[in-house]
Amino acid sequence: TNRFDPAVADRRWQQRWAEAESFRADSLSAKPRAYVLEMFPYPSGRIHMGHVRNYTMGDVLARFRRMQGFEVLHPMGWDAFGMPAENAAMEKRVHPGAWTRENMAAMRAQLKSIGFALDWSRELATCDPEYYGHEQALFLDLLEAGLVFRKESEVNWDPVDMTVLANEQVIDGKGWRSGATVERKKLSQWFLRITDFAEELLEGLGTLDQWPDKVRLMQENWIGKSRGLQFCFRLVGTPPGGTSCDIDVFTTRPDTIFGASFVAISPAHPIAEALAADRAEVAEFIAKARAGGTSAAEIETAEKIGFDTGLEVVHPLDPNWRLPVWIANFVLMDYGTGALFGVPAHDARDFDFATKYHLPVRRVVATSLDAASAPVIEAESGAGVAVNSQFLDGLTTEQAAAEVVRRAETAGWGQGKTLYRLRDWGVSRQRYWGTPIPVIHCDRCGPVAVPRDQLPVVLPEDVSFDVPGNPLDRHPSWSKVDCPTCGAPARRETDTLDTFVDSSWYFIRFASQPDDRPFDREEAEKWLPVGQYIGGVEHAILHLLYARFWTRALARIGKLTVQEPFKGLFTQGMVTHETFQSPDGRWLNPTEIVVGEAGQLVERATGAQVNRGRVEKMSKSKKNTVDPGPILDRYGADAVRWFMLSDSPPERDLEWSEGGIEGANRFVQRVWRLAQSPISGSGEEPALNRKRHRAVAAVGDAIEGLQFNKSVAALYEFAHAIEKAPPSATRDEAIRTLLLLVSPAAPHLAEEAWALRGEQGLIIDAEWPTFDPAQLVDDEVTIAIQINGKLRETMIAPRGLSRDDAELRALGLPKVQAQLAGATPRKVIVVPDRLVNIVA
Ligand code: ANZ
Ligand code: ZN
Repeated sequence: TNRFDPAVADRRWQQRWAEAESFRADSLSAKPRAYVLEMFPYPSGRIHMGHVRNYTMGDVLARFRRMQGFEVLHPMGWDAFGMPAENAAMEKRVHPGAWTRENMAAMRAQLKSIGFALDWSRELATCDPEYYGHEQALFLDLLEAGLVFRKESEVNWDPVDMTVLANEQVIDGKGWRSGATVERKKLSQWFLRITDFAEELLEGLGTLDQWPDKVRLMQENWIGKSRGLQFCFRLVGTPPGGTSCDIDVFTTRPDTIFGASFVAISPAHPIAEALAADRAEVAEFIAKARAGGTSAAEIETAEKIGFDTGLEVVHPLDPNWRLPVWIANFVLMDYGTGALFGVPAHDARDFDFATKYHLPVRRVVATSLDAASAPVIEAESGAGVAVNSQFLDGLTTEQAAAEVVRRAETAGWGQGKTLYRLRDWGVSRQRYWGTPIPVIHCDRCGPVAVPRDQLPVVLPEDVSFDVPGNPLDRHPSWSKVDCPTCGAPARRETDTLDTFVDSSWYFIRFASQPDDRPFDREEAEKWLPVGQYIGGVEHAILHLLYARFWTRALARIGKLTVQEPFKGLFTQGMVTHETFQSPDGRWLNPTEIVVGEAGQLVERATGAQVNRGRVEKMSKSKKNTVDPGPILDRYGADAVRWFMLSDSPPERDLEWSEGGIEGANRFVQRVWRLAQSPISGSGEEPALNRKRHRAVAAVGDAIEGLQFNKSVAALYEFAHAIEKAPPSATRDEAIRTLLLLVSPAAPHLAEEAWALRGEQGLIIDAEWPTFDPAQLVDDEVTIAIQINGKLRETMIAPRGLSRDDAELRALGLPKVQAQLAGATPRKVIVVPDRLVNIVA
């Protein structure tokens, strides 16, 4: 027997599949359809192990579905716009387009070398005008439908580099390059009206029963539906007949209204801004409160600071009760009304704030009426009964809240209100490497859509990255155009779209790609929704929510009828690897480490002792990555694919290990050895036959449930059974079945072995084997035979054998007769199907 040689086999079968166009999806096919999709990669340079694991899972499913008789769509493309390309341009002086395309070529070749069953004829890259031009058309469709609008909003501004920063470029409130304290600056930007869809996006989650619960929960929290009360505080000193509402607040806890001890407004609140215009110390405070990034996380973690304005408001339920008005940095201007009333006893932020500024802490919720005067040691935000709250006393939190809303509505000072935490999606990016927003700004006409016949608006090639900021702004001619409406000199929009827009519809374009429009509805809907989407849980919120929104927006304007883009979602675990660190905390790659004289690990360069770190997600920063390239060269595609599926459940992390890949490689060789068994042609082996049926059932169930590690385990067991069985026609059939069952995971090996055994055609064109349910029940059992309590023998017997028959058979066994040496047993105890104990 010889060894399986992937260096020859891998390329041979990849070529054969390509020639036969085996993985080309036919939109006109009459077969049932399956759309299998993995989140498309960002072309960062090379394929990493995480990609290999993700795409292997999708590939197994796609191949399985194809063999089951489905017409399969399994496409691949590139999420090709984004900042790393611009960073490379700044650092390496290479054009972002050139850098991106080179990476795509390298990664495409790598993906092909792993033998993924992809329809490369549908490959797309979001940085191609053939893609983003259609995106511009869709943007204009949404603009016409009123789902796109323009609004002033705050961005992170780096005052040294004079550039807008993305949230991830703000580190601890400082610009990532300049190190300067980031400021917030107002810019006019484009927004998509995702808040219009808040309720349907929330309700739609209920239909996604093939999504992980945790992802649905994360989206639910992100949408953040809150029911509460909105009401007005009047400022003390407002003349009667003046404005009826001075400070509008929103609360989710109207039941705590008698526990209020202050009102807080956002630094961006109009009242704060008005005060700042007159008083320098207010302006100073606001500037301080606004330092740092704009992200919610930055605001949450920043130290709480406040400024007492000296203004006072009147409590809505007690005209003699006055509350001070503070400006506080933790109040967001774009949530609710940008103002709140603080209840220190029952809200953690308010408690911190009150402690710092010596404001009263008043208990208004307790476990019972008796506990009304219990001291408040920390904020108690849970429900209970109302106390110290006049007419609310004794009501539960829920009842008290409803009662306050009722009174407010009856008396007219407030009304019940539902809020969503979800904000409209700001899509303007002050960057070059993205989809140009197809709008022209005219002094007379305002923003005007680029006429459709002038799409795509193509990015200019001649740009420079030697200074910070957006090269489109600096380009001498690109933005200078005439207004399409009035003909006056006007200016092209120089912002580009958030790359999440690109990934919000690529799965539709995969399904249908006419030249003259983004997609053909009928053709796209032959495939949509995606049956199984597979990707990282890091996309649980933004990408998956934006794609759901975009799909619903297209449905609302009549471009689609599907409402949800992804029927099934699977989020796979990460690939991890051990880490090493020098005593001074530098991460070390295994190649930088040698074994010292005492067997300890030392750093090659310094001779210093090396500490073993934890097993962590492979990352460049921790220097614990394993490049798939050399591993593929050494072991071939199938061993790598097999290992990716083997050791862990797919939703868990998989630890890369030398032992794991070696084990996978050994299995590949075992199957190859079995494939070389001579064909016997005759003889039945009922037990092996049953095992074959069981393997077919188990592997099919496991792949169907995306439990790839279980399919691997079932195949190990089946291969072992075949190895132990004597030659027979049943064994020939078992080997044939084994090849079919391993083929989704190890397709090159399977094709090679299929041909070797004289089978006709490609194994990928063969049918997935079926099983007979009657063969799945195990009708034989192994019974232990004991003599005086000691195990002496075992026997195989039909299940359900009677006590008498079991005793008879046991006593007839040669070993038992020898032991008894003619003596009659005193007693025989039978446990049916398990045990016969002979007392001699
Ligand atoms: C009084 C109160 C008492 C509150 C209490 C909470 C607990 P969610 O649940 O996320 O919707 N709030 C209102 N507007 C805000 C803003 N613009 N920025 C920051 N916080 C704001 O949060 C609603 C609660 O957050 C509101 O209910 C308000 O504080 C605060 F025991 O009002 B609450
Ligand atoms: Zn004009």
